[in-house]
Amino acid sequence: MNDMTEFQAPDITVRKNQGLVLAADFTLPQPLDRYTDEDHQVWSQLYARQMEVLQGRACNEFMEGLTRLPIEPHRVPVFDELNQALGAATGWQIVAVHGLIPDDVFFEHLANRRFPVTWWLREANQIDYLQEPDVFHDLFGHVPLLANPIFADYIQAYGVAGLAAKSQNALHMLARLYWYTVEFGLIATPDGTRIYGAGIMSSRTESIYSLESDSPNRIAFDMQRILQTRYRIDTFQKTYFVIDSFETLFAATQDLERLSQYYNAIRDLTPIGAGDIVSTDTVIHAGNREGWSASDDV
Ligand code: HBI
Ligand code: FE
Repeated sequence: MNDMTEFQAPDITVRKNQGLVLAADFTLPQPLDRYTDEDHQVWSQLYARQMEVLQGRACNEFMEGLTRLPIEPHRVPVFDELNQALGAATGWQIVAVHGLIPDDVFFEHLANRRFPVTWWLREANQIDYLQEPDVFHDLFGHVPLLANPIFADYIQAYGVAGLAAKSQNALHMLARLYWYTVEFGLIATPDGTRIYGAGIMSSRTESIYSLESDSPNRIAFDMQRILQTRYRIDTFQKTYFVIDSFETLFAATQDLERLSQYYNAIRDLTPIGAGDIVSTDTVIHAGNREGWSASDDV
């Protein structure tokens, strides 16, 4: 009896982009004619499910962005329409891409207030998990916060820092900042800890786990510590970092001189394991480590 993996379609990114032509900056016009009724149905299902689980869990700034931008519940959004509202809000534009693009091209887009959004959507049999980003993760997860002026400044500062990090051979360190903030960040608010990271925002189960499970560590944001910390790309996070404000994140990322000092200070140190706690940490919650193994951190 062959299990389903034997019939797993070829890499979905390749399959979805068959016949499409990418520009030199890896962008393409959003192929609106390629969305099927199933795509819009899957979008509707994902949207409804996340809206239910994010009540009381997503930060207010995310919810404000989601309602301010034309991100409809029942159809994959039209990027050109969304760009009118997003441009008016913070000068950002989203650009359609085929999937993950090279780091330096990605940073170049961010530094110029262009956010790359994968145009295709996962299929019904992948509704719970997809390794690579699709339009639901990129657009629903990342784009609403780009309507927030401070967060919008942060993402552009990240892009600028990325272009500078390349020449300092520090991309692997800076990628950890993206991972532990833009993808899996939590924020302290007067109402309690809330989600702002897109990797959590677009995942039903991790939206609950990140805030309510006893298993992961929750540690106060510390730039140098994050730049030294490895992460996992295939399971829930072992550690979440909690910022006190988007202003803090922006200020820490805009200071390129300080970032270079951190790169040099930690470059030859042993990276910190994804589940480790170190003496300088401000520990908000020390996770229980049942069943963890350090070996599979990246
Ligand atoms: N490409 N389309 C896309 N989306 C991403 O989020 C992305 C990427 N390329 C590289 C990348 N992210 C990370 O390595 C960043 O840390 C650079
Ligand atoms: Fe992402």
